[in-house]
Amino acid sequence: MSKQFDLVIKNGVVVTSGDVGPLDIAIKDGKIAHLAASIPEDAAERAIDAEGAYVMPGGVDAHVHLAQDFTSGPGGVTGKCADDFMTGSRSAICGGTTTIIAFAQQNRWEESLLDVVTAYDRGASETGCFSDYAYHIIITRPDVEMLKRELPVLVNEWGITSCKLFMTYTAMQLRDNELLDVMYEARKLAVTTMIHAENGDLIAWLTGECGPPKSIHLELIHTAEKLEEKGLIEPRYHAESRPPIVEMEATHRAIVLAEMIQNPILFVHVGSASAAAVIRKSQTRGFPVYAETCPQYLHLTWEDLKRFHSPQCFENSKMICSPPPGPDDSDQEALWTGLRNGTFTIFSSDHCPFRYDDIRGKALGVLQHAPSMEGSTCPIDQDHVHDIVHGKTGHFKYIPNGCPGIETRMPLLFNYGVMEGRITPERYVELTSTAPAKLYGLYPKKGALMPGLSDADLVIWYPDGRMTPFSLTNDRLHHNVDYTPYEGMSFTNWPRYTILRGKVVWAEGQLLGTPQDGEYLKRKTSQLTTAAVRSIADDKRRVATWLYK
Ligand code: DUC
Ligand code: ZN
Ligand code: ZN
Repeated sequence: MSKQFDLVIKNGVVVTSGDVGPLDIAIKDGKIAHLAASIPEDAAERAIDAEGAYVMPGGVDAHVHLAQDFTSGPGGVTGKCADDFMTGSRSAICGGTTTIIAFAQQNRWEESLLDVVTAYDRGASETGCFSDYAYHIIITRPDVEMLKRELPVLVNEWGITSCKLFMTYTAMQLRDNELLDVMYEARKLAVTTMIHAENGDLIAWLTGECGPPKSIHLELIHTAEKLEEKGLIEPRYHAESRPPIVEMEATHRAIVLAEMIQNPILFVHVGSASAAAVIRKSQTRGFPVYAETCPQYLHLTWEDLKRFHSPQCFENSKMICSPPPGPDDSDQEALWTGLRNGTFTIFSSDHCPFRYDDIRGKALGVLQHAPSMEGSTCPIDQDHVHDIVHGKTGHFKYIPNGCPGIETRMPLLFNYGVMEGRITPERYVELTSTAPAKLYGLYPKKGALMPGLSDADLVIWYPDGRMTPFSLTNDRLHHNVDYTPYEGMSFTNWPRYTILRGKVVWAEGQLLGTPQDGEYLKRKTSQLTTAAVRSIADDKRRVATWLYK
């Protein structure tokens, strides 16, 4: 006779975003079925003894790039993500993440968002996915008629209820009027608008890409000395071309635009204390601004761009991401505070995987830079990329921006946040699982442990002192990237079990899942951003109050 439950997790300390307590959890047909002080072992086909360790909802990583060609270079130079849905999601579950939301990116030459999503979806179906998955849409060509036609289809048929907009990168940057066009259409459908906030014009100017001003007084104008003119182009100058004020200005501007038309927005990958302060101020005024930060901003600084061999070494390109982390660790402290005090709603990986030793990865920083390639006798192909790159400095502007981190996100915040007492276990669950599920319309199926309603997605940690501490090396990870920015960092805990809809997919260092396990998630609209915008909605000095009359 079949038993009442499929699986019971015994002797754990269950943590949700609101509660912590010693409870057993029973699972039936992939759902959380029952929580109680004690559930008999023989009520289930199988039992796992959590031995007093934390048991939490599986991680929801709402910011990952998989199978994406990223047109972030000048003139559309394109890096290729090293992970597809199969390898990226494999890495996710080995680090305690059971749901991912990946980007489907529109290129400027592509008219239809529906075609873009269809193509990404075909890719995901072909490789399969170890975790459950969903998509955000990146909009780079905001034709209003197309938005009016296609956004409703994305929302209603695909369950894609969030879009990302860029304020930088020549091939992706939207001007203010274009940002407004999308925000206006997004607001009508409650599509969550995610903003990459960096002032692209400032970056181009500091780099030296803008010509001199076309003025009759040209000869009187002192030509500013830009990074390129000074020859400051090695990887570490990527950060110098984007001082934190670049992010701060764009953050402020996006808030002004959003506030004027009363569209809630979310800032992705916030890296600086100054941008966080602008966000906090707006939240205090009562305007719904949400924010995300990521591990690289808690653990890296500009110093990491000089980490390898010498400050000039091209290998430092491994640490390039946008926005860059702060110049020193003072930004890190401010971001930890923001994680505690609610400035940040979610904590995501921004897994943006480019291999170092790859003609479509970081090596583009040399391969696209003509002076670095002068005199090179090697053919440009994958077999020779290492020889070509070796000893060159390249140019930062051609290096694809992004770092891998889908597998390390949950362990880093657990070890350096919960175990070091910076955040509570409940706040940990809120940031890594519950809030992203609510923000992106997946709650309570994901991010919760509600009997009958929530999928049985769980992460179970080791009991205190049980796991042998280790220093991280890239060969422990399951992504398809040839490095990790967190090489050498110490870990005293790591997910012991990951469970996806009742199936144990990762256990004590063994990958048990398959690429057939993951299911596509049609999302609802946000359960956070739909909260009414009340506090300043009638203030004619800030808001175009007539717009929606
Ligand atoms: N934006 C991201 O979201 N990830 C990496 C690079 C970027 O510009
Ligand atoms: Zn971005
Ligand atoms: Zn990203």
